Amino acid sequence: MTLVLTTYDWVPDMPRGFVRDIRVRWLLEELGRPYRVETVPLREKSPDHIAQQPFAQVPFIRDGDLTLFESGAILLHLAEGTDLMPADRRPQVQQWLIAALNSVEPFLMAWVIPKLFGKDEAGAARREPLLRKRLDQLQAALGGRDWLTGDSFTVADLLMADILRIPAQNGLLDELHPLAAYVERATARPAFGKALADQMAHWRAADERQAVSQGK
Ligand SMILES: N[C@@H](CCC(=O)N[C@@H](CS)C(=O)NCC(=O)O)C(=O)O
Repeated sequence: MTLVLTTYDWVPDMPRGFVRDIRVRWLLEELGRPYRVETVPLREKSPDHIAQQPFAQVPFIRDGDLTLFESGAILLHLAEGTDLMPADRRPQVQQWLIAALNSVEPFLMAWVIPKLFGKDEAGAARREPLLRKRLDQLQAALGGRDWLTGDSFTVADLLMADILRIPAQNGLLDELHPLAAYVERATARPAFGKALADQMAHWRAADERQAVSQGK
């Protein structure tokens, strides 16, 4: 049965390219697993949506009989038994994937919400030092290696690099050359390019549907 990935029916320009279904699309492309996309409305949260994602967010997936929410849990489930979760490094891959979600992304979101959604420069400036500290610490931990857990790219790198795209695009990695190179290395992978193109095409199709329904 084809895996189903659910995302929003439409979002404004700002999060396009960053809606978290991108990380699931990216992994599915890396794995060569076919999937189809379904949508839920961004604004009206239905009981059916909440039954599948209790926080009324996206993404969530249906993989056979299994419905899963939380992008990290989805990535762990899909990567299991593949080259992106090498058996001899499984605990380290899980550790870094959880570090991405729990020790990096919260500091990024604390900065992103005032900076990019709230246009609150003062609020963002207050949070920036803590985010910068995490980014410095992450670069030190990477320690000149190409990838977080060894010689090969894993699902932990996929998630960490996805999270680091926003700091990279907002100048926060300008002085952190090894970390910036890490993000570039990860996002240069064809699977990321395909995932990003597909997500952007999804929003364009939504715009076109909206224009037709409004008779433009
Ligand atoms: N921890 C969740 C976060 C999901 C999340 O923040 N989703 C965003 C889109 S990227 C969302 O649905 N935002 C709208 C909302 O919270 O109503 C995950 O990683 O899946």
